Amino acid sequence: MKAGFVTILGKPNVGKSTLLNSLVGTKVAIVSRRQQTTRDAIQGVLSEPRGQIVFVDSPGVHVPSKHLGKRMMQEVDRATHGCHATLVMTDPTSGLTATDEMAANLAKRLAAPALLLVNKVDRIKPKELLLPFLDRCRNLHDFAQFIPISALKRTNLDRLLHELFEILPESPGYYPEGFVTDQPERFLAAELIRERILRETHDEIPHSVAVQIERWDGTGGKLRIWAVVAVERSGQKAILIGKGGEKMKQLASKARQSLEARFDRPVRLEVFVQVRKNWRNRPRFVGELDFRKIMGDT
Ligand SMILES: Nc1nc2c(ncn2[C@@H]2O[C@H](COP(=O)(O)OP(=O)(O)OP(=O)(O)O)[C@@H](O)[C@H]2O)c(=O)[nH]1
Ligand SMILES: [Mg+2]
Repeated sequence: MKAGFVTILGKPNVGKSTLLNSLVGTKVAIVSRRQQTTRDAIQGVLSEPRGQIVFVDSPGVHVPSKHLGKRMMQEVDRATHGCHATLVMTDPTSGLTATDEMAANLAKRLAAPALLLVNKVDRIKPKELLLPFLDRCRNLHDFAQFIPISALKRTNLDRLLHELFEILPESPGYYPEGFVTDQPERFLAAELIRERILRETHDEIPHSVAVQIERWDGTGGKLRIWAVVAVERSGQKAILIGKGGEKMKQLASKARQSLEARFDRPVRLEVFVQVRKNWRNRPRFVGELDFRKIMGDT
């Protein structure tokens, strides 16, 4: 049996979390059209007859300006610790940029082999258009493999898994079978609520939103969750709540549906919106969002 850790790296929005979900076959990471959706290193575990791969999703590689961004880049670093291989993802629909180079440079620093993935190939027609892009990717690093994929349509993921199992060492699995992610349920719930907000808001709001679970009661037939949504300005709070509370009612109802689907039981969700001025630059608040600090979550 083979087993090991594989880190997914790349600039924001290339499809890292989509790939993680497709590989693991369960939704473990939230996905949105926005840049910098993922803020933490998140594990998703694939267990199958050939062995076990612990995929580690990471925040998009970027040059941070606020404390939150700096912490996200520390999470990228954390995601690479002890990995047996890295996947550097690129996106031909957005071209090759300096942040792709940053991601490749992170992989270069590591002893583990790196594979280059060209994602979103479902959007490139005809396929020959990929060739000049691939050529430019070759200049980034001496990658072990170049694999065109579609994380969304699951194209060529078999080949990716085949190559990974070739690289990984003989080893027993790291986690028991059935274990899919290292995140506590409370954190996953907060993320699913944040995903809903990212999908339904525009402009600056997505970046300014943080979600924390204040109370969690799984003792009855219904799972009861009290969530606090922090935004940075009172104008943002007004937008989230909407006229007569309509917008928040809609958001909470859709978030509740995602939670019910993920936790497979009825959910009662209460959401409170709070203004935490400039929270992205407040280390203490940003530190409180760390899911490794969320204990006793069941
Ligand atoms: N067409 C197409 N879209 C994709 C594919 N993979 C991801 N996307 C879309 O790209 C957007 C970003 O996907 P994410 O998985 O959130 O990207 P990410 O790299 O995790 O982004 P950050 O967490 O912000 O760094 C979403 O709208 C996805 O649906 C793909 O293979 N094909
Ligand atoms: Mg992501």
